[in-house]
Amino acid sequence: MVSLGVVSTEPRRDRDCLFCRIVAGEVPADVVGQDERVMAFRDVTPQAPVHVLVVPREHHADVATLAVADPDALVALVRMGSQIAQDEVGGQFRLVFNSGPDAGQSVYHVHGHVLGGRSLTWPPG
Ligand code: DGP
Repeated sequence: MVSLGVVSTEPRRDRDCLFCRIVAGEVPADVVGQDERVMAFRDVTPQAPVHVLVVPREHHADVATLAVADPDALVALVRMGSQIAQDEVGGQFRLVFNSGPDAGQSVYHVHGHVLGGRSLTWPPG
């Protein structure tokens, strides 16, 4: 017997996830870009003159999970971040994915931090 499973047309969403709620418009955010796959909004605690979070509309916990589950969304995320950095700071930026608690991840809906507008030091803290 071959089982094809249940096909759902509902977008992946976690009702308790802050960024799912921002994507759904239930929590306000300063949105600076969006397309069918991703949304970009300003971080509430900016660490640079430009600090934008780019998230997939659908819920995936971290960047490794997204890369496997929906690589097109990961490409869309990078392209959106790059375009915002181009528009706002001439294209020089850092794109950071904190993945796991030791890396500083606090919201478990994958997000790329787009940082720019100042000289960024290395290594990060
Ligand atoms: P991370 O620590 O890598 O998981 O980053 C989470 C980021 O999310 C952190 O820089 C602060 C930001 N953040 C937390 N709550 C909110 C919120 O309600 N709105 C917005 N725009 N950003 C938030």
